[in-house]
Amino acid sequence: MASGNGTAVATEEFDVVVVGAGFAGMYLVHKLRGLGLSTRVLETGSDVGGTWYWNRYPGARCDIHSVYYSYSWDPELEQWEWSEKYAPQPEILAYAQHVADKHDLRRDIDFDTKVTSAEWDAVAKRWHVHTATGRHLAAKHYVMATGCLSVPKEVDIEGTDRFQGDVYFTSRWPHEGVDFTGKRVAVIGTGSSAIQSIPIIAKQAAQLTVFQRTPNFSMPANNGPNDPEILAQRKADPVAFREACRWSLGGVPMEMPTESALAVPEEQRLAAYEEKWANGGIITLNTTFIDHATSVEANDLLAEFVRNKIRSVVTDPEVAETLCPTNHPIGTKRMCVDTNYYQTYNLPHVRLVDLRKTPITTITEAGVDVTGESMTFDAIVFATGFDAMTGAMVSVDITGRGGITLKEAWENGPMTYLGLMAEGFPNLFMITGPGSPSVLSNMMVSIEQHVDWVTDTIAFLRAEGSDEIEPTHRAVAGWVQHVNDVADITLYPQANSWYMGANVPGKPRVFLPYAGGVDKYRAICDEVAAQGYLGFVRRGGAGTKVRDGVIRRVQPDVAVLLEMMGTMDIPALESMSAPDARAFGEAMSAQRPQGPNCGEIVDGTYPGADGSPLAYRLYRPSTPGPHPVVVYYHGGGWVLGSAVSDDPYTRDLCVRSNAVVISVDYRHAPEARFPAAVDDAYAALTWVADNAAALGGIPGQLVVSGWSAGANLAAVVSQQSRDRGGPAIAGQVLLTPVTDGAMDTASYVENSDGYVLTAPLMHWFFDHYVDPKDRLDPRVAPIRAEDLSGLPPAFILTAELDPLRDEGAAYARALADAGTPATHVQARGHTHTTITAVDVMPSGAPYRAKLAEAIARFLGAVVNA
Ligand code: FAD
Ligand code: N01
Repeated sequence: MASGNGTAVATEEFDVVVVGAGFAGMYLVHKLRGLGLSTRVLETGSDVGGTWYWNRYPGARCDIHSVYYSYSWDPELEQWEWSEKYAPQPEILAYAQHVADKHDLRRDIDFDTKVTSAEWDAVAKRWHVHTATGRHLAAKHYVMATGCLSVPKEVDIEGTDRFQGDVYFTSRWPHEGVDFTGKRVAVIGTGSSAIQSIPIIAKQAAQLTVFQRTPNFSMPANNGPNDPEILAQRKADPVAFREACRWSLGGVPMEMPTESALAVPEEQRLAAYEEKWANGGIITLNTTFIDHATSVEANDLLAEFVRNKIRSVVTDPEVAETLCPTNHPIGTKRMCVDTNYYQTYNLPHVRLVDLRKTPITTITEAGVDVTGESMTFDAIVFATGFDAMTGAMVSVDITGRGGITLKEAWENGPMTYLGLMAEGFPNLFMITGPGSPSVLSNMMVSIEQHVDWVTDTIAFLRAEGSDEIEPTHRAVAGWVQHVNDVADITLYPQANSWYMGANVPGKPRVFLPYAGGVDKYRAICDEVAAQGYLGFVRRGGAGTKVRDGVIRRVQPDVAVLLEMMGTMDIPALESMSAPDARAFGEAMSAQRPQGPNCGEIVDGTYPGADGSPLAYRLYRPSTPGPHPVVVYYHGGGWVLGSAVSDDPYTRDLCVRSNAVVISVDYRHAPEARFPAAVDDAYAALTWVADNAAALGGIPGQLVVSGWSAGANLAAVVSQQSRDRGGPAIAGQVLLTPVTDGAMDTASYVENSDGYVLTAPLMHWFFDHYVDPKDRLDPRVAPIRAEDLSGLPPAFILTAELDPLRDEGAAYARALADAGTPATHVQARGHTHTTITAVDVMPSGAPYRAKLAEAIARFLGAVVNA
């Protein structure tokens, strides 16, 4: 009999089918039972444990303290006494088996059962699941708990099947163990598995040769008895102990750094590294300072510290240098934790072969050939890694709605919503899927969070009578974008790592896990559910419910800033008097990083429109002059601000554009209302043009620029210079400009109160600056000018989350319609105030580069990267 999709009717029916009986699958059994659902778990291996069932190589152990790397869902399991900080594989497996026994989990698990295919039946609204043993099961919900590191990478070395000796894979180690006594052994690979096993294999083998293609950073485990302080914390309050893990960055509680590695004296920095080194533990070393993951310079300080550790241990300097990683920032590949790894290379019977110098040409019947040498071995150990994150998912032939396969859908990289579900695959859940923190975290915490979310969702769907749930296209695209945005402000994409899919030939190069942190991710998942499953469509008896949307539009670093500001109880500027608001702005400015150094900074005055002196600050590039000139007008709603308020940004602009930047002051409202600022802005322009040579500029090579109200002035003086016959302006570069006084665009409504520059604050600025009757005067609202032709070419940058977004975009369109060349770029996920936050907002850097490029383009000058 055929189902709606032509699929034969299943012989076994369940509410839920789960694939995989590692820690994820095991917890699922417990939770789904609790919901009263019939569940069948299918597992290729012959027992529970997953990773810890398969990876039995000598030295295998966890790299997160076992007291953290353990379940939190059964309080009685807190009685389990881990023998040491990092428990060995047999103990972790025994723990898994103990949990299976205690909760009688095995009765819902079928072992020695590999799932080969699954297809969605859109009519019956069920998944049909097929196994290598010919079984056919059907279920409403299908959960892939197949692990991130469960499918070994296929060996891609020629001649591998010719070898006549013994072949072992660390990821599929024989259950009975291996005795290498008296043997000549080759180990291929120097990832975590190799680094853990090499010292132990070296103890047995007569000869050990390690084939290294890429050296890795490894730090000593300093394994030993559990930390009594941590044990005491667990004992005192086990609930708080686990809760702290859940709301931490990586699933392990720790103090977060506040200082930059570049900001502390060398002695203090090295002392901090030494302390972390002595404690062991990869997460804590990487978070000694705030910027190891984001700044190449900061990262290299830590990398060099570790390289020096390697040099101090390995006695042969050439071997030591070969072991020193130099081709990737530290932490961008999974760091390793070892016991006597580097010391092993001091043993006389251990040899390191550098495959970068002498690559493997082939594996032979007798051993391994590298360029210029044949080597003979009794055994080869492949420690060559996994097809990580996506391998197990796509190795099952999964067909979703409309006949699309998961493999096809992920051809250019995995597309998921929250790493939990994929569009076109209703009711298919993944545990620790790509796009979730997964391998960047204590996986036990991430597994539990996913299982809780999935089972809560299934319970919710049943309660409301929905048969189906599936993420929307927009939600998936938005999440993938967010995952990439987070990765892009880190150094992760710079490494050829398995995080990037780079270890498997032909695999798309995308960053697979979510680097935003376990805590932030948990909050996002909670928020999705609390917002009525934002980003999902639910279908069923109760009708179709669509909650389309994107859960995180804000750039990740912008989100951090907003979050921080949210906790600071900052008073609204519009609740203050103008002098108080100015004082507040100055106090905030004093706390920022200063921005890059340019060649020279000179303060001076120029004659304002009424003849009284007004301040300017001039930034000169370090390159030989004279330079073209940018007349820059600061932001601040015509009420606040000065050259100082925009100082880091104008420094950055000077360095990037290689132009003299003159940040000119103008009179402020309410003391000097419209048109005082406009008149001063024009006076500044003419004064700079007249004095360009004396200021170190090239006469006639001049661009106007500004931010916000300053960009408004730049736009206005561009019109005035056309109408008054000069000075000549080569271009106008406007950052989030005010171009209209109507304050009625969609972006005003959308971003009315979210992001620092609010609609009420804009009203406050306008009220101080200009009478309502004058707000559509083109000197306030340049978009209202009768003629927009013949103006200097414009580059306009707007921010997505800014009330001024739409009027900036509209001005660019209006200029272009009138024949004035105009380019518009919108900064995705940015607010009115974040693009100028130099050294604080890495995601703003590409936009600052675009602004500088525009200046340089208008001036025909050279741009600094
Ligand atoms: P797994 O344990 O991988 O279980 C998945 C199961 O699914 C496997 O048993 C597999 O056989 C089964 N399966 C897959 N496909 C199919 C199929 N088609 N049909 C049937 N069954 C299938 N993480 C940490 O947080 N800390 C650590 O210290 C740590 N150490 C690690 C050490 C090693 C050597 C490795 C390889 C990984 C380590 N990890 C560590 C990551 C580890 O994978 C996770 O912590 C966790 O064990 C994963 O559990 P899981 O249930 O999600 O997946
Ligand atoms: O795998 P890997 P792993 N010729 O991919 C080399 C977790 N884990 O099993 O880098 C020559 O890291 C490859 O070289 P290169 C942990 O998350 C944790 O060791 O591609 N060499 C690399 O050196 C870890 O990250 C622990 O140039 C080849 C090695 O093989 C993840 O599992 C312990 C090659 C593979 O390293 C995977 O670790 C173990 C070729 N053709 C695992 N192909 C703990 O400590 C590959 N290599 C908790």
